[in-house]
Amino acid sequence: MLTVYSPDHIKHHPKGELYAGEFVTPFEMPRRMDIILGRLAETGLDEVVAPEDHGMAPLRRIHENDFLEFLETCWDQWVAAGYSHEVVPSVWPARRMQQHRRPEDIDGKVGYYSLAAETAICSGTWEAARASANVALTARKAIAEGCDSAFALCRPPGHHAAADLYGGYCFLNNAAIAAQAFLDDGAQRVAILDVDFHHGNGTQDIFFQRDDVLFLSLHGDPRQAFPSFLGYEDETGAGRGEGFNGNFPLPPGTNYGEWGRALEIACQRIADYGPDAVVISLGVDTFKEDPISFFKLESDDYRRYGSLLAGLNKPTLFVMEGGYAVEAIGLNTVNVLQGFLDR
Ligand code: SP5
Ligand code: ZN
Repeated sequence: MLTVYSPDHIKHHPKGELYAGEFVTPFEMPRRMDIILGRLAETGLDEVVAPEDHGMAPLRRIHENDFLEFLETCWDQWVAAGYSHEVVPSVWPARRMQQHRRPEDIDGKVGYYSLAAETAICSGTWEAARASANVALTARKAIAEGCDSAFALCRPPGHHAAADLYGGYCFLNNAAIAAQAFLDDGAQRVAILDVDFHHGNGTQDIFFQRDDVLFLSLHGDPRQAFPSFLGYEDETGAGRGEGFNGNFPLPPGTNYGEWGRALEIACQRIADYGPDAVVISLGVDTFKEDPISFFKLESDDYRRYGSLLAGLNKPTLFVMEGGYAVEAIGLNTVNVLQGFLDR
């Protein structure tokens, strides 16, 4: 399986993440990529190529122009305001405030475009986010050109980012951008299966009213887990998208027995939908040792579900999302790919 990877992710290296009331070393750290690349090499899955630049057009298919301009210029505006630390939001349009007013000062803008405060922006964040989207688009193109599957080793991740929102370590929604590129390239239907521990709120929001993308997500119940305000079972889509969104919120302690049953239901829904391509939002923060999550998957389980995904028998694009048990992230991620290839 071809892997696409860009070292430019290193340009996004915030020093701090707001966690439990203090700034800690971010869980979403550059070293995650080193460990995954190391495991790919160890297992002979070492065909790794750099992304091509696909320009801004495929990003504009998913994200608002004003949001993209904000991400591109945010750091400079922050510095121009006289600030020298990383960009962290401090105010939001909360209930009964004017949600659609767009502030002009950078503090207001950061609040307008963010969904959480843990994700700091630094000088290279925009370049890293663009490279990450190019990784997804390049892997997507390899599939369009005939590969059965490809692995987009994206960093920063993407599934929490909506058309006009960043947060949850995400800036550009790599999986959504790739899914849209499949459609723009002639696909009729695309399914996105999000197996990251967290609900893919951004991807859901982007496609909620559409029937050309089926979005299914298995995740920690939002009653108990980030992103806290989306990912409930009753979110089934709207308008012509009704019935094309599916959430599987699962409780603390969920192991592979329970998680795998939800996955089988999701896979059956994908088979019934009959997509031309499948995009897997691949987060391995479902691991039992993940520091910020509460599922109990073991390393061998990743191989098992990789082969289940192969059973769909569709062109499959894997897009890297989360996973913060850093020393095990290579083993767990590559186990999914190996299980898929072994079948
Ligand atoms: C891509 C991805 O996996 N993003 C995850 C973002 C999670 N950010 C906030 C996490 C807050 C964690 N609170 C955990 C409490 C554990 N005791
Ligand atoms: Zn996650």
